Amino acid sequence: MAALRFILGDQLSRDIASLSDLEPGDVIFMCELMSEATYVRHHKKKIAFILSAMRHFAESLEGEGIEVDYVRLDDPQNTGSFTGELKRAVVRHAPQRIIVTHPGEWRVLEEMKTWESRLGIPVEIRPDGRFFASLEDFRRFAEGRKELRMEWFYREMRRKTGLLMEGDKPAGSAWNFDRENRKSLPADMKLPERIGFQPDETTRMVIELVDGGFDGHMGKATGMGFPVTRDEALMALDHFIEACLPFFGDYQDAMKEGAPFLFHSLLSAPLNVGLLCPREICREAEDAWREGRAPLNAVEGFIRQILGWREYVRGLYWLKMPDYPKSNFFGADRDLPWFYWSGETDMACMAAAIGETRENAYAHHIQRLMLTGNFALLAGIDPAQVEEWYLAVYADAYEWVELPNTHGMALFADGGLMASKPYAASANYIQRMSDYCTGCRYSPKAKDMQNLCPFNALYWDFMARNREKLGANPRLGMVYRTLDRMDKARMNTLRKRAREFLNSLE
Ligand code: FAD
Ligand code: DLZ
Ligand code: SF4
Repeated sequence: MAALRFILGDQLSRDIASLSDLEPGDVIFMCELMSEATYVRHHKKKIAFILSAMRHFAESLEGEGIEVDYVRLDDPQNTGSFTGELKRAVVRHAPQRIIVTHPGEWRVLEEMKTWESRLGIPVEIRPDGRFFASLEDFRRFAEGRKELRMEWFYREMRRKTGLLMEGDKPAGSAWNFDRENRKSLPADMKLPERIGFQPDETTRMVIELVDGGFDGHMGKATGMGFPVTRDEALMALDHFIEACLPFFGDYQDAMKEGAPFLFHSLLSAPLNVGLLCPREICREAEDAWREGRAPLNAVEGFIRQILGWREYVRGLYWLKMPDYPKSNFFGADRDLPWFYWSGETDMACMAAAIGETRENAYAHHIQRLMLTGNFALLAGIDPAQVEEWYLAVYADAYEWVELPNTHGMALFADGGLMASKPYAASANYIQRMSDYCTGCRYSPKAKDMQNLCPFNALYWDFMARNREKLGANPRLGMVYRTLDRMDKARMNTLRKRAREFLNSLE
């Protein structure tokens, strides 16, 4: 047999590099692995989504007449690891070479690099061509810069791809329409219906398998409605472009009780496993603007997430690994509170974000950044524990995208490599951007400390205790001027309340 082509669970694309020169006689290899499902306690809907998408991808390749060697999770011979399963496949097929695509996680790349010597056959690791920027492109961008900022990278990417460009100028004469994209949601705003995909026989079997095991993992597999085939993913994309994209910009930062999805695309899970390609998503969004179906502030805001942030965090991850997660700028060391797993807290905003995460293996960006992320930042929670949580609970989470977002953007644990200031916010922000506070046992304006929103006490305590590290940051000048004007006794009471609250979590 000529080549064994190994496809990982997040490489489910017909255009993946390892399939580009497929020849008759080659075998495609895929395996479901206990190690991958449990190295963090992934949400059950995430495991079910990935296994179902893997099985459907294998079926579609077989439909083309391609030979696929597919090992299932419940196969009694399954050794449970990439290397173990590859070894067995080599014995079965005696290939002349193995071809794989660069993985999304450092630990897997390290494992892959051992295969050639352990298996005694050539192993070719091909660059993952699903991104706009290669790892080399990003290294070039980063070279010689004192500071890395997404905005500069994004402009380069706009020029390189021609997306939303008019000649050498940005469409609408501005690179960024963020100022228009911070509206709070009117109470009577009608939200679009979302499409969930009904499970077929393959998905039903996977759901049963996952719900029958994985004790201690968050949530339930039952109800998993992510698209699991290319056709379903394309339907989800079309639905987003028609029903949600026109409002995406205006309400990008909004949050609402009982509305987990708002106008977000819900495309990250199918995109990250390869069922969609970032180029087609951005082109479809741009077409919607050019054809007058969506306004520029919405389309630019959306494209920036994919062409800008998504590419930027991937570049940063591979540039800085393996040292990136080792920094801990604030020396944060508190344990992750149990309510991050149970959702049991009387803070209405946190209960909503975590409850919806438990239910859907999804929370939108502002919930991840300004609720669960912001709380962990203010409370000084150990970055490693927070990172493990984000990697486990979201269906779209792989270390290349989760780690920079958590370690850098949400926790500022890298000391400012990823963001120019911490995304720290008090209850004022949450009250302005959501309706959570109306139904909460706490109040942002309460006079007595027991009823005052914990975010307020935690916010001022965070700013005061990190003054040495943050005081010189020009973007926080106003915060520290306000802090200096605050009554000292009030400040002491707030800090005492923050300590009491944090102790009560232990
Ligand atoms: P939309 O709001 O519709 O955005 C469109 C697309 O843009 C997304 O599908 C996604 O592909 C991309 N995108 C948007 N923001 C980012 C970003 N900051 N980084 C990378 N891509 C982005 N995203 C993941 O895909 N996987 C993760 O593990 C992940 N972990 C995160 C952890 C934290 C602490 C934070 C603050 C953000 C994280 N994000 C992660 C980014 C973002 O929250 C999700 O991509 C988004 O919520 C997915 O929902 P959506 O598809 O509806 O996104
Ligand atoms: C996340 C995941 C899970 C839960 N299961 C599998 C699996 O059974 N087989 C597989 O090939 N991949 C799985 N994955 C995705 C891998 O964890 C992912 O490919 C690596 O983390 C590299 O990004
Ligand atoms: Fe969240 Fe505080 Fe508002 Fe309650 S009062 S919902 S804890 S911000």
